[in-house]
Amino acid sequence: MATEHKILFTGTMGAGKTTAIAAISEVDPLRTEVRNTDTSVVKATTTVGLDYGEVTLDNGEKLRLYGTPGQKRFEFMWNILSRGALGLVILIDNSRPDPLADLDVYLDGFRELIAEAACVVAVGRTETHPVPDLDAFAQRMEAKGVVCPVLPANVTRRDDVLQLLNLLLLQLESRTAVQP
Ligand SMILES: Nc1nc2c(ncn2[C@@H]2O[C@H](COP(=O)(O)OP(=O)(O)OP(=O)(O)O)[C@@H](O)[C@H]2O)c(=O)[nH]1
Ligand SMILES: [Mg+2]
Repeated sequence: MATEHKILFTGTMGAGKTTAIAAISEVDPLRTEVRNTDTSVVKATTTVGLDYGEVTLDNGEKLRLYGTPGQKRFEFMWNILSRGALGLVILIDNSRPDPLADLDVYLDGFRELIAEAACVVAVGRTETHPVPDLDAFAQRMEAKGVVCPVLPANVTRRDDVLQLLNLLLLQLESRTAVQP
């Protein structure tokens, strides 16, 4: 029987949550975009509620995809959107001033979800901003006792986003495999 999973995308403003969901959703994505008045990020619109999309994988598994808003003032949405999620994708924008500090914010903010769900860290804009490298992110997670795969991803590419989801599902499968 086909199964369904809720997957949550998070990350800083402009990291690409809305873009990632739009890249793979097979339904017209639900967006809550408004005109962006935050001049620190050059972008026409920003998400003020959530993003939502759906995708069915080749194996028949249906994923319900949710995206958080990136702006700090919407942090209260994190717990609401975390409920029932089985996987978390943390999108890092490597062109920001301190991407490792950004990672810390999401590792801390989603600590409970990460402890019980699968997670993956996707580093974007690595072509133009290769530093910090993937090792630096892995070390940062290790320092916090978190084990998540970290890989480069350009969320404008459908295949990159699908790869992130497959990594999450692999973690979920290996967990169920060891349960009695
Ligand atoms: N070249 C390049 N562009 C990227 C990459 N990742 C994201 N982008 C671009 O960055 C922008 C991200 O915008 P959104 O998808 O609105 O970002 P968001 O995370 O939903 O932002 P908020 O809702 O405002 O928090 C888009 O224009 C993407 O095309 C990347 O790895 N490479
Ligand atoms: Mg958005």
